[in-house]
Amino acid sequence: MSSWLLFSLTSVSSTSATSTASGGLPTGTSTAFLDTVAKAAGKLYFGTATDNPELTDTAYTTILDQVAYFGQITPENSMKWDATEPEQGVFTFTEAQQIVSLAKSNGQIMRGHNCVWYNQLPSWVADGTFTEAELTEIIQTHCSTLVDAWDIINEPFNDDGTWRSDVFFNTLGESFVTIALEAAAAADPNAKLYINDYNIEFEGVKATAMMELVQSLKAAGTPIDGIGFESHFIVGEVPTDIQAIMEAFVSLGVEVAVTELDIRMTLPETDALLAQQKADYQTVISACNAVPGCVGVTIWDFTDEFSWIPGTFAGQGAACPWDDNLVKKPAYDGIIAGFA
Ligand code: 9MR
Repeated sequence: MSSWLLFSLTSVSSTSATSTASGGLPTGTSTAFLDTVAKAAGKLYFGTATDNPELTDTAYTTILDQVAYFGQITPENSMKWDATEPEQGVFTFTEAQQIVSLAKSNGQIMRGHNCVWYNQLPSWVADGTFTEAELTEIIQTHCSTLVDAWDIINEPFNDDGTWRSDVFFNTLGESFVTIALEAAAAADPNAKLYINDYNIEFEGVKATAMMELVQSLKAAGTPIDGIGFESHFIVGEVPTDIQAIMEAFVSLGVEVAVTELDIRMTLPETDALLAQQKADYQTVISACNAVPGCVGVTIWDFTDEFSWIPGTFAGQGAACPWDDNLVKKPAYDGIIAGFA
């Protein structure tokens, strides 16, 4: 698999909403397409996460498959370690391949996710006791097989900027980052290698820790191409300095991307919350739009129907630009406006 599955665009057709939002809530009205406006603004892509179980829903895939909406896809779960190497040395790519094939047939860029993360590890890794040499080889094998994973390192820091305690850091110290990046680069010199995290989208100890990591990797000549801003935000609480932080990372010699954008609210939805959410989406997109080194934006699935938010944050949801009936919300218009 190559890291950048980029194919020529085929003709696209427009879909219009056939149903209306529940409860008389306002809907999005823009007829512009997300990836089309992102590319017109000079970005490489506008994309979305997707997950295998959703792919049987044809109303959903009718939207997902349109490259004018989504020029890029991230597999939400099926390239994680538990899915791809459930037993040591036993690689299973069935589900990952389904997403790769979908992206290929649609002509969408594939953004892989992820290689080394403390979460969704099979127990043989998470609960293993390894020497440094053993775990180094395990990471090298895993990351060189998953060559198209862009998010090579996922969420290495705690919110206070210290290193997260997991099997990787506890066994290898921070060298696990270099081991994984070098293994991925050796396997695919053309791959864009990212470190991805949340709560680095605003000034603070975690963003500072990530900047220091970038500087030390650069100084050591370790391959590092980009930093992913996950961007799981809350309506009314989008960081005001996100553009400045993007610029600060870019000035260190890396690109940035918004990798998992969604903006959740406490339910129920109201006109006022949806209006604020529209403004918040526009704020994030405008920041990326203003920074040439911000190469693209990925939303963490496009519809509230399949969003991870309600399952994790009780009483919250409605975080995506399409509602759970696949009707565009005002947030959609906020994204379009942000690229203007
Ligand atoms: O959206 C993903 C959800 O389906 C999984 O159950 C969850 C398990 O940890 O991971 C979610 O995706 C996460 C992503 O891989 C990394 N950044 C945070 C995302 C939301 O938790």
